[in-house]
Amino acid sequence: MREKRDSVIILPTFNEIGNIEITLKKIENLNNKFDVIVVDDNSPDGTGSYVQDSINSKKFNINITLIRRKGKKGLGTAYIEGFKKSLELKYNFIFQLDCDGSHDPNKLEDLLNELKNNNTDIVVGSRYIKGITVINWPLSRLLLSIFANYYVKIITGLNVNDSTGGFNGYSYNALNSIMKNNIYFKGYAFQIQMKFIGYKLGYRIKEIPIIFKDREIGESKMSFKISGEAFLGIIYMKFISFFKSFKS
Ligand SMILES: Nc1nc2c(ncn2[C@@H]2O[C@H](COP(=O)(O)OP(=O)(O)OP(=O)(O)O)[C@@H](O)[C@H]2O)c(=O)[nH]1
Ligand SMILES: [Mg+2]
Repeated sequence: MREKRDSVIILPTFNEIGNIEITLKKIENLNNKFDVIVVDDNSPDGTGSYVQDSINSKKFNINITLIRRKGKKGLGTAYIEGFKKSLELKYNFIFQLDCDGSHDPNKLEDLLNELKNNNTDIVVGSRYIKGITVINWPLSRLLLSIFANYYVKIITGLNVNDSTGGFNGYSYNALNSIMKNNIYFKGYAFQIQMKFIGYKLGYRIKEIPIIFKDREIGESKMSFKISGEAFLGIIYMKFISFFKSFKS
């Protein structure tokens, strides 16, 4: 086993055989070294087996922990398992990254720097603070995302321009506290709820600009059901927050 790093990246995967190698290669080549936790939902395309083989053959100079689940259980629950594991293993800085080429691993160093040196507890990779930094999305998809983010801001009062994004980092303490609360959303709303709880607990949240590129390989798992969950769910989440105290 290589020396354990102080930072870890959670990579949820479902059918990412065309993207997993490129992503791990990019992570391996970063100046700052990151460990990786892959959470695979028994991908029919063999992504999980690929990762297991890579661990066995030491293909990458990365400490990889693989969590294999029996079937597709959703992004939110995959992250919860990955986060739990990262807390158990006592990483100081925990990041999340889509394994579909949309998030550039090279940007992780800026995110880490923000957590390490600027007293930030939660760092949010943002598509909407330096104009709109989204490449190759159809206009309808972009408008939906922009609308969703305005909607979340107005309903929740969370002062984040990109609350639905999945390229974020947490300090151990922030993540540990957030995870003591009931995180029940499965899709995009999961990303919002993590930030909302962090904000309610008084953690310092900082957004830094990222460039988001639509995936070129593989298929999106976004669905109408997933966006629907967010629409009414966010109102519910805000409503019950008036009556509940958050655990820290
Ligand atoms: N383990 C696991 N990973 C998932 C699941 N759903 C999506 N993922 C992974 O989560 C990441 C984001 O999924 P995407 O399909 O790109 O969904 P998205 O980024 O929300 O949607 P797009 O904007 O269309 O790309 C990818 O690495 C997926 O492989 C799931 O149910 N389980
Ligand atoms: Mg994606």
